Amino acid sequence: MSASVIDFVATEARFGAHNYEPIGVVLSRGEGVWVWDTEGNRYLDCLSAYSAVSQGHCHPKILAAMVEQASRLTLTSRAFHNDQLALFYEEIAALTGSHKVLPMNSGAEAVESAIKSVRKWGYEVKGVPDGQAEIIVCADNFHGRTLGIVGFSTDPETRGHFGPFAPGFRIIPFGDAAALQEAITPNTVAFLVEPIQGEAGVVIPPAGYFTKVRELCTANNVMLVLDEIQTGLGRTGKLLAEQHEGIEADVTLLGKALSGGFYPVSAVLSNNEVLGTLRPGQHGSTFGGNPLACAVARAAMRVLVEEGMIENAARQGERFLSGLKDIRANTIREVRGRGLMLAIELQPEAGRARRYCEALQAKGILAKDTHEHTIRIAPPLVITSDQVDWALGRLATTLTQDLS
Ligand code: IF1
Repeated sequence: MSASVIDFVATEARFGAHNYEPIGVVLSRGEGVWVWDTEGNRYLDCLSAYSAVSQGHCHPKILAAMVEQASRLTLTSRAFHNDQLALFYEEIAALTGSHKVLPMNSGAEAVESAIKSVRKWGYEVKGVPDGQAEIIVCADNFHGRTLGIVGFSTDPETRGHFGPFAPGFRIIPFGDAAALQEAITPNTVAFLVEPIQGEAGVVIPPAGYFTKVRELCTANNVMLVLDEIQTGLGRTGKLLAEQHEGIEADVTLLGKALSGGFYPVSAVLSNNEVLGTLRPGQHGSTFGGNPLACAVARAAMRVLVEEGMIENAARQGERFLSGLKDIRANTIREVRGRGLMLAIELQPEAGRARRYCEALQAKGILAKDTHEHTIRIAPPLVITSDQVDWALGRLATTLTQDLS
């Protein structure tokens, strides 16, 4: 390691809260699927900033939109109108078929905003007695880091010593429609769930699960809130992961790739009923819906569609998954994925996934471990067949090593 690398890492460690344990690479440039470190080494990015840079690093058209808007008008607050917000609404509604949009910044804020909105809907439309609203969530969920959200996490690391937490949430197993049926009461206002659980290790529910979930929610007047912050905008090979089961959520949450990684932009999308309950003064955000965010998001959505990234994610995802399945290595327990949201689960005796991620780094691939034994693979959606094959070759060599 050069002196400058040691300096960046040591300085971060010295001044920063130690809430992360990054892999020892200091990145300074990105373009498409590639990133470069401060020493000029090139890596294939197989994390894509947790799926936020789906459009590829520094996409030139999003960059141009950002620079143009930043030089004209960045922030007005919602006390005034701006000439980007209406266009953002129109375009995201056309893309997703939603009727109402609530713009926020981070993913967690979108989740919090959805929780507030479905509770309000529960009291004012469904007729739940005040203060009694219940929201059903799944075990091993990941919806963000705010207090409201970590209060219904089942991961001790995520929630430990951050309480006391707010009541009003019930936890059921993921992928179990019968458990949902049993948990619903007259006071249930919503079921909040990820189409594919990301942090849990890319857990794909059984086929037919969401069809049954949709039926149960409709039958019981419960809002189905899909957190598509990670799965949305092409990541799984469809615009929204809900399309794999041909269902429609009542409330859809988007974030991450909504800006192509340039800027925090998130949104709550819903039918008229849920977001329709919010009145002036009841919810908001200084930065939510600002012209810079809107201009960036508009460009990010446009290139996703115009450049065929969703179809490419489906095609390259299949190629990647079948290539992973062909790797014969004792270290592998299972490979799974949908589109370009992939995971390699290692045998427990193969050693920590982190060791394999470090070995991959040495071969020019950046990937991230999750939960001890799982390597997550989520490259930008612009990856080509040659690049997939290149990555598969390196993965095969790395996974046939014993790093336990
Ligand atoms: C971190 C994981 C990914 C999310 C879903 C909401 C949010 C996220 C489904 C909140 C965020 C992140 C945050 C990141 C790690 C990460 C993650 F490992 F935890 F699961 F992507 F794979 N809903 N996911 O996945 O969005 O407020 O962060 O914008 O470092 O905490 P946010």
